[in-house]
Amino acid sequence: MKNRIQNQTFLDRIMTADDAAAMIRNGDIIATSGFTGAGYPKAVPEALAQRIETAHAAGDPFTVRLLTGASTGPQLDGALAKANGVAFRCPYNGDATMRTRINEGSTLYLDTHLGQVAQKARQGQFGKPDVAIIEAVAVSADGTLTLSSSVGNTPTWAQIADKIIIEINTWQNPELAGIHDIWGGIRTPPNGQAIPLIRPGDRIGSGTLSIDLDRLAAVVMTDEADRNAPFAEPDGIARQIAGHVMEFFAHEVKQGRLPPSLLPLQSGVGNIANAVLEGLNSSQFENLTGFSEVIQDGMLSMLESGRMTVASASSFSLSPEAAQRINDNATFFRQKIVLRQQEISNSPELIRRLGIIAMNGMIEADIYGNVNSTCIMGSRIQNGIGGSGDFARNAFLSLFVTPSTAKGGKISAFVPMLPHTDHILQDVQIIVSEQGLADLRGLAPVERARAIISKCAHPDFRPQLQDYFDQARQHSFGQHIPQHLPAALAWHQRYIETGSMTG
Ligand code: 0RQ
Repeated sequence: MKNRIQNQTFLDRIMTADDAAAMIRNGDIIATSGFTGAGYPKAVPEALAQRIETAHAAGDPFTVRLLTGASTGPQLDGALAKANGVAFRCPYNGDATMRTRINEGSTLYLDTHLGQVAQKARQGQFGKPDVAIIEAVAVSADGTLTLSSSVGNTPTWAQIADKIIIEINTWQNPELAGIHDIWGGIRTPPNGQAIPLIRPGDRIGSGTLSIDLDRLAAVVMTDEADRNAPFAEPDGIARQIAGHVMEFFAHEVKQGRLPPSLLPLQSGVGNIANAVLEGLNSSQFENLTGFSEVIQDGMLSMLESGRMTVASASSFSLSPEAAQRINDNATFFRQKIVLRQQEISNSPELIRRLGIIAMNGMIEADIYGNVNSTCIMGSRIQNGIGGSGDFARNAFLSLFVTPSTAKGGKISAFVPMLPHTDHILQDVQIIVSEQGLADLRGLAPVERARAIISKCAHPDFRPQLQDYFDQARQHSFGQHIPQHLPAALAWHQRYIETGSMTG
């Protein structure tokens, strides 16, 4: 224990997870580390879930309001959702049990841009956190923390929470020390400062986090891996999408619009986004860089092969096998990877200035290229907007990738009108499905519609979409973005009623 915790105040506060969880009360706001299933606390949330279940069994009310970096894991979101112990949650969630709680209406969910959460929290928009629960891998003699496999919103939670509980996870390799970069220059407007980051790999802050020892309430030892789901092996559709993206990049380089090493890459969550990265790893492009919020298996492989020289993010989102690779080779990866607070990894200013190529998954797009990333049939949350808005709006190139159909061909990913919009057409430059790539740059809405229908839609749905577009042009109130309102959402209603969008 002593080689992980070198500070006496920390040693004095060591206790069991049950004792730490006993400090949390009904109605508390708890703010945790963790981002895309990495670096989240495990033992205290599980112990808290147990307390909540016991309270509910006795007929007593017990819920908390939960703030995180992004998605966590089954020991946190999963356990608390199973106990029905979360009244409110923000931001991005990927846990299936929590998703069910949100969609049944037991948990209120505020889905907001990941890059903005910390600033909103400092403003007090979510209330003042009672307890921060933070996973770290080690504490030095002066009491500074080496964080775990994500940075997320941790610096802000440590700054504003009344009490701080630290989990020291001995599963994580302490050689991660040096991978983190926590910038201390964030100030409240009007005193904001320019972020002094010029290249994706620049280190501009501190490798460790200092916390106020007077607020340190508990230290709990754990020894557990982050529990991430493995990625699916890229299938034919994912490979076709990756192929279209590679061809597009090659064309842009040939035209002189992109340098041969492209521009810093952001890649979203999901199997397709990961497949595009795998495609890049066997492409002709070299000396690539990453400036993203998550590092997934595909980016890790590129760092290992040398195709990517450096990657900046806030967190990992890895298969268990890839997480083990990081743990086994922490000294290699800490030279190639910088983990930052999400306010920096997702900073609109940096994304614009560095000229990021953003590639994100989506649920569906309308024929004009507005994108829905979050809400199935307009009302049921899938995950959340995550950082896709931070990146898509500010990117040099903003790509969205998707199979052209979902649910075994019963749903078209391209529809007349969206029942929910996350990314407006101004933020969507290129859409790619296995059918092809629609380059929408410089096109007016009706030109975008022609490109999306002919290039991206599945042939089974293309005539239906063309019919809608023709009808819309005939009946529309205006011709800028033609719509036939009585028919616009009929596809979604048909799916809800019959289980298929086909007419
Ligand atoms: O549901 O598992 O019940 O079958 O949506 O779909 O095909 O597995 O896609 O893993 O690539 O995720 C948009 C969710 C895509 C993701 C989304 C159903 C489908 C399946 C998942 P089932 P797939 P992917 C950086 C950027 C927002 C956050 C983001 C996402 C499930 O990319 O969360 O970009 N993006 N962050 O069946 C009905 C459709 C559907 C559909 C798919 N049109 N209609 N259901 N599905 N399309 C990272 C972070 O921000 C942290």
